[in-house]
Amino acid sequence: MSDACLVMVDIQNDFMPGGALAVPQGDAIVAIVNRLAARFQWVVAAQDWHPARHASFASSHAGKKPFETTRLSYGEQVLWPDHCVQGTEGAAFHRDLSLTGVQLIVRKGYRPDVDSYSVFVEADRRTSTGLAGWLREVGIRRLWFVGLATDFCVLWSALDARAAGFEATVIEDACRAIDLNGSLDAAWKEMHAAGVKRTRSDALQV
Ligand code: VGL
Ligand code: ZN
Repeated sequence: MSDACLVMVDIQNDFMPGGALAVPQGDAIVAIVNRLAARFQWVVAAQDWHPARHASFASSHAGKKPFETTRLSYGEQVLWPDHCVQGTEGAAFHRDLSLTGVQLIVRKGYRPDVDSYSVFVEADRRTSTGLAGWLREVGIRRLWFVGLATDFCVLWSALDARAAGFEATVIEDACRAIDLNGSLDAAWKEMHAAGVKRTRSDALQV
């Protein structure tokens, strides 16, 4: 098997136009991701998977509105509309996303008090999802990231991939951003500084 893996991040209904936490043009990536997936032997999919009343939901905090912040035990947390609640249609993958070639689905954000943008390490920055170990066990060393949102779950996942010693590349036209207070620009700068590479699907060399 190859040592290259495509990581699909949170390509779920609630992040699509009309969804609970809609990412502008989130649906425009689906066809691109499907074409990319066909070129990789290894494909992993991340799935945001929150219990109802999750600590990252504004509705769980009296007087708070979505996109405000609060302090949780592990630090500052952006508060979101209720989204990707376990077992709901909003938490399901986009219906046109091809999951045929996916070997592993990693669910995250399922602990009531801890969020997880990253598919590697939860927001307490201590609890591992186990993904790095799995990737090493099967011999994967190089990761390509696609999905939603560029400036949250893709960002944190790509940074943690580097921290865990993997090569990491973000395929920019196969991602879309939330872009909260300049977060997209900041995300690209942080990823660049961490050695995350940036490419486009038409320039992809695996
Ligand atoms: C995400 C905010 C909250 C993401 C998930 O997938 O980028 N953003 N939960
Ligand atoms: Zn979430």
